[in-house]
Amino acid sequence: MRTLGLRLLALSTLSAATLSLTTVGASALTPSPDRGTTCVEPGESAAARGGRETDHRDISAAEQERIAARTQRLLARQDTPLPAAVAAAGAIVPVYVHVMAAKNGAGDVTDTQIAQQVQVLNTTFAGGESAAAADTGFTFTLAGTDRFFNDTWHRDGSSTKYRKATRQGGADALNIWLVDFSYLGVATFPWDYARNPGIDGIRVQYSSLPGGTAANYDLGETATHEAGHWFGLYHTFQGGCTATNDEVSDTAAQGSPTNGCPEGRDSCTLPGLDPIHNYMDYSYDTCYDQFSAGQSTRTAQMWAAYRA
Ligand SMILES: [Ca+2]
Ligand SMILES: [Ca+2]
Ligand SMILES: [Zn+2]
Repeated sequence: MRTLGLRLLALSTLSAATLSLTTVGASALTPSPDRGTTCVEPGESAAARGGRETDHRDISAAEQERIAARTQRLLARQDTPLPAAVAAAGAIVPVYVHVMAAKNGAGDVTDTQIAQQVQVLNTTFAGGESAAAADTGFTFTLAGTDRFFNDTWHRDGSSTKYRKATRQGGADALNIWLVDFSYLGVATFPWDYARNPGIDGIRVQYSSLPGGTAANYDLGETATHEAGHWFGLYHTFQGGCTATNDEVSDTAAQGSPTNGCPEGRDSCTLPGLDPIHNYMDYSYDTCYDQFSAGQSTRTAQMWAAYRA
């Protein structure tokens, strides 16, 4: 609810046409004409981090099953690298940051902020924020920064076009486009790379970078969350309160997203309290402090299957 002002402000400045471009190949995500005024309901925690829509394309339970089966087939076919070997070796991920600023300079984040953002990725994926956090073995190195001053791109308009025009590197390169839109972030999944490599990466609200102005979301951990999707992690509330849930056994199943940092929250009758400190929930940046060991294993498997 404390994010309401920010979200409403952002939403009210965006057209439905712009919003329709913020998701990838998701026919379910069609803009509704009233979203500018009624998108964010008080108390609806889902509004906090991803906006009303999810921050990645919708994945049904049936598709989730198909993706899991495909991943297992791919891993079974591979001689190397084994997921454990990937994690142990600590793959280095080149990061390309694309600053999509407005003509008047809005969104033109500093090189220092970008360096700090990469540092946040390194800290969070190394488990540096909690004794309970897993070290995923992935590290990040800034491979390039480019800057554009284009009002349409700044607002995430023509996102397919601008991503295809600016994306760099292969499947293992994390491209981050910094924009101003109704989301904190939007991500593509690794299993979609082969089908549509030109748009692979994450789009992140520029004000969520360290030193930014996105209240409660200004420590750079939106990029951590979106990168989590990019590595193949689901939300901890994926599929709701079900045994399948996020396909990660050591993150307690969650019935709904978290907003803020409510200690002891339990939105699902299945065992365990909600993993509110997990980067793949919707909690505040100050609440986030961990990926789990199971998520770490999953990122290594997804890397081996789709990005290595
Ligand atoms: Ca789980
Ligand atoms: Ca529970
Ligand atoms: Zn997400």
